[in-house]
Amino acid sequence: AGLNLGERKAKAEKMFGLMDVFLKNDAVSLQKDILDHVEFTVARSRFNFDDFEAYQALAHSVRDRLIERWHDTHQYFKKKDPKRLYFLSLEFLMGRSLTNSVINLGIQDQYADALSQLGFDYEVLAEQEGDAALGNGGLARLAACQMDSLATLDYPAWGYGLRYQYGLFRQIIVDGFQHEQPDFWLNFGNPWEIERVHVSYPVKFYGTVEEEVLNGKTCRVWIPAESVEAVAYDNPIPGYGTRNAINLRLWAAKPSDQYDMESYTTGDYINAIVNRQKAETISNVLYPDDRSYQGKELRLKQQYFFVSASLQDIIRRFKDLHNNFDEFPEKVALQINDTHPSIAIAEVMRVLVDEEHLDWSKAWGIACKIFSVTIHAVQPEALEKVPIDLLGSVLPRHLEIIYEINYCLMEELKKILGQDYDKLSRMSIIEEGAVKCIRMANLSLACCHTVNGVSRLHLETLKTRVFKDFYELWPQKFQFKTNGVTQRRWIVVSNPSLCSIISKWLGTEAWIRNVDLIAGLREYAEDPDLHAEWKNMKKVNKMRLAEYIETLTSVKVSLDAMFDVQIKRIHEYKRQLLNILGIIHRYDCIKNMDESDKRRVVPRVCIIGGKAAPGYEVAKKIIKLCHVVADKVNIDPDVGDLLKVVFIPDYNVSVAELVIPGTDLSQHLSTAGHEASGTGCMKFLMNGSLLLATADGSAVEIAEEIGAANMFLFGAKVDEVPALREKGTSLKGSLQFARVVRMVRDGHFGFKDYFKSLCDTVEEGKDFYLLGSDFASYLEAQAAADRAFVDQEKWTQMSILSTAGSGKFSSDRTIEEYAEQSWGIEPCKCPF
Ligand code: 6GP
Repeated sequence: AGLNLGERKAKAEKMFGLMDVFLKNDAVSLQKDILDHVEFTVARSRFNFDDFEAYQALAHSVRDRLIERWHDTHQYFKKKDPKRLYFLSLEFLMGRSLTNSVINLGIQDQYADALSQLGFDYEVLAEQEGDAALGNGGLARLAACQMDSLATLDYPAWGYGLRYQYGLFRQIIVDGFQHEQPDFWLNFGNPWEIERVHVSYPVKFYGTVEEEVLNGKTCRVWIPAESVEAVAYDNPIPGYGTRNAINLRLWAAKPSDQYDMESYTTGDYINAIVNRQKAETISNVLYPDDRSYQGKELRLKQQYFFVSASLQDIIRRFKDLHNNFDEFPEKVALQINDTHPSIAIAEVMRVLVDEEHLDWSKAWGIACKIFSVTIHAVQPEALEKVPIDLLGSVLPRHLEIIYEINYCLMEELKKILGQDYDKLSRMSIIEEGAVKCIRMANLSLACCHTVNGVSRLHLETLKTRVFKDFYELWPQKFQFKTNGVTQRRWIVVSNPSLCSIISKWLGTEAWIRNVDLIAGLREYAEDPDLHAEWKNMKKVNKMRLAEYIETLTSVKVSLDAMFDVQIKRIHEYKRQLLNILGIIHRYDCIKNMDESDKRRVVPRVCIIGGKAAPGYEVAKKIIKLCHVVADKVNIDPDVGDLLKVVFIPDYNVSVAELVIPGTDLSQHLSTAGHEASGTGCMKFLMNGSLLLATADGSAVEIAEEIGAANMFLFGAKVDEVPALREKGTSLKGSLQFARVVRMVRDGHFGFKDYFKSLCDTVEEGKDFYLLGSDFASYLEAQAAADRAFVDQEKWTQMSILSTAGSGKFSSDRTIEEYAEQSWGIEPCKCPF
């Protein structure tokens, strides 16, 4: 008692020195920790707890070990004060954490032993965990892979995002139709996060802007009308083979303490509390559309809420050690993940100018040095626009700042472009029109020092189409970093048999940190012993998948069949419809064969999975079509095991972990020029599934790595697309295509009226995604895949070469490129 802070610290350090420093990882220590958590955290008796409670206790014991490293890492970062990367993303699709954590901590075997001695099976407990699904699709899962790489490569990085109460909706299928249900992911607690009640910041909204004179200078001052508290929830992200564990800080909205005291004094106690509670809605729910946003107030509030809290946190950390904002760009890199967090640019300007009283031009100079952005789509509708009225009401001062930024931009552009008003209006941050809007992408482009695409081809599209004007003006800003995925999750966690094969044949586990080594497998691509192990691995994984399919859909599938998979968000540009029409064609062919022809058919299990945005009617019809085709095909005695069609409901990260290792052939069918990169294909590639793909996004680079002969490429190339669209021939171009569309139209699978509008989307002259013109080429690629599958040795060789050529597609490579070319950060490795 009575000690001051310094004395207390000294005392704690002395005590700490006397204790055994680290938690121990031998079986007995782990068991003790797990049982302690059963008793004291889960509060169950040590002799009476179920699998879920055992999972919770296990997770808490892992969390303790994460926290230990995470503390050390942050102490170390604080001591070294390196330039830090702050990764701002509205979405992170983390999936499960348990197995990833124990693998990255290097204590998986110890845990498995400890648990089996207690009578538990690690695998069974791991299955108890739900997914953290705080994101929609590719962009969000990429952010999760990149966090893993940032931690593993020892970069001093922080992730910042929103802690949604409800993640991405659960998809349930009723009579073949998608229904959405809320994802109550936090209902049973979340052991992977640490609530930081004392790390909280007020975030302000609405109100007015007034003029004030401060030290003889007139300033604009924002008088906000509402304040919401942002409370931090920290999620430790452990690196593999390092002590470093970085932080993913997610903000939750809580009512502010200073909230409208007046309503309490007026006696309206109940309503005052109810109103207070409304603040929490900001972080309630993730928007389920992954590329069309309607300028909704809540969405804007979510964006500003997490951006404002993150920037307050970042600036507080900077000010702990520095007092001159000139040093800010030496200590801070801010990455904007797609256009969603772009409001951060206006917020930085507001803080520097209004609160820190820097000159406008000095502040702008700083902002231009710290921000970089990555664009994840090609569709113009994915670039967010916010109506001026909305922005002006929610963030009045920010609107003024954006006008000012735009004024400076236009002045600068006029000097270069003269009177080219068309171009000026295209480049303006303000879009004139029926509804005047702020173009968030243009705001980012005006400020960021680097604008990244996510594959080489994607950068071309940005340069020549989406951001052509900006590229012509500032070519040096434009770069690309081909996406990558983490081999830790996508091989080590999800495909342990493949992981052991790779380590055995390479004679080292070093590829888990340095995946380039995986190319060493090429040497053994024809080795019969490796072939035997490889085929066995695939079979085991297919067995697991087959069991899963049977449990979910009651469809029994043959392990000898080719498992052919397309899993991803349902989108017209991703062309799941092409896949289904191809399946109908296959079905139609089988129906018209005699027995001897049938013997030559390569049996297939066609697996499709993915969610449709709740308001996306065409996508929902595609899901229904898949089901009606499955219903007919799967019970047709003429077909038997030659063809089975399966729709896997509620596709998410853990489902992907199960499906990908069991896949023989995976499909990536986007119309050329529409998939910015694609990352699913990389996960399949790593797992030795062969790719049937268009020359789109990263598939082009995959072909360069593994050789086009080792995959099945088809369809129009990017530069052929405009002419094909112009020509507008679809049904006439291919009789086969006309026939299968006709079958759907005529009600061969039922629901004739319902599918009419879906069929219309591929009709003559309307077939924007070119299903008709690519159909023949698609069928040829499918036939080539069938032929290859017949020769199992050849197939296995191609599969080995796919895995061996996947090294480039690790997020470790992507992150190293970002660190060097965009962020200017260096590793900062916490000593063991
Ligand atoms: C996706 C792109 O569609 C995909 O091609 C890419 O691989 C992925 O981002 C990661 O870069 N985009 C989205 O998920 C999205 O929401 C707005 O874009």
